[in-house]
Amino acid sequence: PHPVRLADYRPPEFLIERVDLTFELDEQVTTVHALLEFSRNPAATRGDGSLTLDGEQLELIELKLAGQTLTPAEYQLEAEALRIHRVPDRFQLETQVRIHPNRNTALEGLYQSGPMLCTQCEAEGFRKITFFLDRPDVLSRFRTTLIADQDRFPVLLANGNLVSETRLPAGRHQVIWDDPFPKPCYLFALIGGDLSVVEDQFRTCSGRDIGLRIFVEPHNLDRCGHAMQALKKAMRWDEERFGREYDLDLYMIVAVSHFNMGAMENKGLNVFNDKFVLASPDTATDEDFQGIESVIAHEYFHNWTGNRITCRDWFQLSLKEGFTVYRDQEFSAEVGSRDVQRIADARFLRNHQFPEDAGPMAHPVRPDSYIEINNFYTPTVYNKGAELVRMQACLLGPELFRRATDRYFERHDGQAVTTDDFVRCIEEVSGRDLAQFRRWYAQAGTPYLDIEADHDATRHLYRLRIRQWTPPTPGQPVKEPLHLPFALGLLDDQGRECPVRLEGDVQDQPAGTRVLELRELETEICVLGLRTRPVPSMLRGFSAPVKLRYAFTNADLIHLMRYDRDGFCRWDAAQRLQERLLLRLTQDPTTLIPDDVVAAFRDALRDPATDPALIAELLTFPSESYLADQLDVVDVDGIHRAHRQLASHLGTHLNDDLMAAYAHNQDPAPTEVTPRAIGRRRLKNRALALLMAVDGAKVFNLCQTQFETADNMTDTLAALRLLVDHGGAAGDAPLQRFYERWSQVPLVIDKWFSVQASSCREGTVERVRGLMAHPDFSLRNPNRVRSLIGALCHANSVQFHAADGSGYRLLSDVVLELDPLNPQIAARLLKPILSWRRYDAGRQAQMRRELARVLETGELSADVYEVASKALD
Ligand code: HT7
Ligand code: ZN
Repeated sequence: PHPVRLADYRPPEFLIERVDLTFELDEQVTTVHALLEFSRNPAATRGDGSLTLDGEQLELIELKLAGQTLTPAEYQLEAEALRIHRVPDRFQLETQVRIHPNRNTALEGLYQSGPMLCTQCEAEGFRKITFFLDRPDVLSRFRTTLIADQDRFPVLLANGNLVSETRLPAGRHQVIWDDPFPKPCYLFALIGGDLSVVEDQFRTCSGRDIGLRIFVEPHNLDRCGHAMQALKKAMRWDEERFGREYDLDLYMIVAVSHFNMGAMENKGLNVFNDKFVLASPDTATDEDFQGIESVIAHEYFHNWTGNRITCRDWFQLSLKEGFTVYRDQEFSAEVGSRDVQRIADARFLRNHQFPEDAGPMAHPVRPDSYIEINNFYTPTVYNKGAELVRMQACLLGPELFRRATDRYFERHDGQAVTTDDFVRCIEEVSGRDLAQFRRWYAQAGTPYLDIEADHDATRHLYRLRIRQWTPPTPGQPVKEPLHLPFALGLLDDQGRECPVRLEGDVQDQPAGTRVLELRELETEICVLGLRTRPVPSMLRGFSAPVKLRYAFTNADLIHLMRYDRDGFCRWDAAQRLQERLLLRLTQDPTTLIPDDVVAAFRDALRDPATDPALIAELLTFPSESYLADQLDVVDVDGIHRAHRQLASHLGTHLNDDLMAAYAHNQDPAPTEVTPRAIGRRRLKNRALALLMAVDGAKVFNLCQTQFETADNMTDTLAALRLLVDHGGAAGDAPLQRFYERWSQVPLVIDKWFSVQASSCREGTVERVRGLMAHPDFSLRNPNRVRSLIGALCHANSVQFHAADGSGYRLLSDVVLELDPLNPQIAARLLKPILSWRRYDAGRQAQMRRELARVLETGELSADVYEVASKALD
């Protein structure tokens, strides 16, 4: 397969003003009739007079140009294109094709999900529905006619407004939808099924009433309440925070059980993985509830950042995804806790994006080439992209940033634009030159900030020397310095904030955070008026997505953990203390765990002023995979042992406080999902986990009782995980009970698979192999694949990297079996093996062997080929 390059972008030679589609829907054979109005694009250079349309796996039945059937000599049909040799400047093209939804296991285009028919067109799925210019810079008005059997498909949905519903002979019916907003074809959607609906209304800021509808299979009707509330919250928030009002009269969401990603923002008709819609306290964890709120908001926010203003080409994907993630993060921060949200953002970046940026698939936020675009829906494009938006918001401050986004929405409404267009609006409104900042979009890799400090007690001067440095990444051996906001606070020995007063300041500085800007390879910051050496609180709020290195003493970190007002820095200090200890324990299990560190965690547990959710974060160790990333040669077993050792040490030495936290946070309202209740459950279950790390019948009984008596899934699952991890054979009975209780609820059975696959119990790989033969397992359902294979390979370092290579073999077996069915999911599964270079020689050889075995297969998809070949490059 050949790479596509940003440098080769050319505007489309033709535009398609109107699209009139008629579907005769059937699971086995659907016919698609398309009437397309083409006109030459005045902004493009003239080609050779021909027209090339994208089309894959389409059976062509009819082809007419200006009402005349074309003869085979007038066109050429290829595997992925239809070329018409000569076309005029304006013309109508009519095509009819046949497609087969029930054979579509890739879940791209029109496919069957259980009893439903549904579509997924982003990024390039529309070409599997009909011949088209399948690129985001061709915006058309769509009218969609759906014809189907009334009994099997009583509900027929498409984008926009309902035009008519008509009964047809032979038990069929026809429904027509019209979308008044021009859109790229990746936002097209249709649904057919026997669905039930939950309805509500939203009155917009200008007084328009919008109908809100969530469609689900009838047995799921009672689990849509949380999603509906989240939608209404998101709609109000977007009006208030970004001045964005909804535009159609109807907003529809459909939950489907087979979906490659989380959800899809199709205009007026979002299609969701049911995991991000359905919830009740007995079946969904707090994490699920929070996921639903943020994904519902994310897709809703796309209506402006993605739909009204879309991407010129797929290299600009972060224009919509980075900005929309920033928006959903801000929403979650404002409806929940800003500190806890920011910690979650930072943890996600460190666990997922930093490793990507340091591996063979590293790419800039705006990539400059790809083989398969589906491989670029990545933490870099989404989450690092959101950080770039956040840094710009930080540099401008809230008022100017709002003016800049207003300008962006006003200027580019109805257009397909670039990340550069976005930055230009920021520049114009602020009067700043962001030429250097733009490098963040083009340069891959995570920058390091290496920091040194000294204090001159006689001159009351405190100096920070900051050196920035970005390691080379594939194809980018040399890196340029970046422009970034560096939010700095200084704490005195009592934990009070000092003013950050710099040479040349004309005004007195208040005590607190000061945002400085770094541009050079080396920067010296000289703070005046400090009699005693302060403790620096750096990168407050995680002001830039960088790795900060500074020789903090344990005492510095304990001080920050105890006194910092910035929640991120408090958490970061706790992480650094734990990381330091865990890495030492990895090397030497006899390392002493200092009492003052244990005391700092005790103080955190006892602190009545701190949000329980933040205390839980302070007590949650850096993940095993994050620790692995800090080592030159990963010691899989050493890291796991260190994790257990530290947990057991805290469990022993903080026993009374953990017991007290557990008892105190036994929730009085176990089915409430407010941020407060969620935070308390989080702390309670973290306390239980630390206590369970110490062998003892008392706590084991406590855990068993929690499992048996809990009436919410958060507590049930937390207890089940611990029983399975620590209980040996004693974990089997609870697993069996859990299965029997929930065997009819697929999203809960996903959890049953995932608890077993992510367990650190010996023999997990073999058990996962066994579970692949379980009647409830299917490679055709991405949620199932993620919950079993994904959980083992992505969330269970110690078992996946088992020294005998069995985890790697299982992964390559699954990838090879899955690739012909669903290449997107197969390619995503390969990610944990990308870092093979960082392991010992034995594991390296095993991982390489499995990658080579995958690559040797003749008929590999572009998706898997790209990932596997770059891994071995
Ligand atoms: N914009 C959506 C992306 C998406 C997607 C991409 C490739 C293949 C399948 C997909 N399903 C959804 C999701 C989002 O970011 O909101
Ligand atoms: Zn998105």
